[in-house]
Amino acid sequence: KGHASFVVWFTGLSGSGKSTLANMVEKRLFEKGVHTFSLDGDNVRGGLNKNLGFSREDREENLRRIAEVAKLIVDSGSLVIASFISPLASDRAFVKDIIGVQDFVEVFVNTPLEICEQRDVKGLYKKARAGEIKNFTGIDAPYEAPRFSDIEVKTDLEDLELSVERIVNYLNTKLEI
Ligand code: GGZ
Repeated sequence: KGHASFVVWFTGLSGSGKSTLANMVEKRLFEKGVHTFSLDGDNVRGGLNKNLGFSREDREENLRRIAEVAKLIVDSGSLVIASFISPLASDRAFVKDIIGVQDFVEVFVNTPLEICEQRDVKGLYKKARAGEIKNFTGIDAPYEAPRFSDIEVKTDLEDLELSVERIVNYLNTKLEI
C-alpha cells in the first residue's frame, strides 16, 4: 500500500457537523486498516492549547500548533483527521503551508449558519446572541467560506451517509497512489 499518511482537514462553523463526519470517516478508514489519529477541539483545546481562547491571535496560535502536531503525526505514518473551524482563508493557507500541499486535503462542511444556529447542540449560539460569549464565529467573528476545497459537503441537503461515502471515495484515490 502506498501513501497512507496525510491530513484530512475539516473546516466549517460550530455545529456544522465536522466532528460527526470526522468520526464516521475515521470508522470507515479503521475498517480498511488505515491508522488514523483524530485532532479536535475536545482533545486539543482542553490540553495542549488550554491557554488559548478565541481572539484572532489565539485562534492563529491554536491552528499553528495543531498543524505542527498534525505534521508530526503524519511523519509517524498515521493519517490525521483534524476538525477545527479554521475560519479565515489565511488560517487554512498557513496550515496547508506547514503541513505541505501534497499532504493536505480540505473538506468544507458547508452548513448554513441558520441551520447551525437552529441545531445549537451546545447552546453556544444562544449565548453568543445574548452577548454572553464574545467573538463567536458566524455571530460576531468572521467565517470565510472556502472557494476551492477538495471536497464540499452540505449536511442540510445531502444524506450524511452519502457525504461520508464521497469523502471516503476521495481519500481512497489518495491512499492508493
Ligand atoms: C467559535 C467557540 C467559541 C467562539 C467556544 N467561537 O461547537 P463546538 O464549540 O464544540 O466547537 C467550537 C469550538 C471551536 O474551536 P476551534 O479550535 O475549532 O476554533 S478555531 O479554529 O477558530 O481556533 C465551539 C467552541 O470551540 N467555542 N467559544 N468564540 N467557537
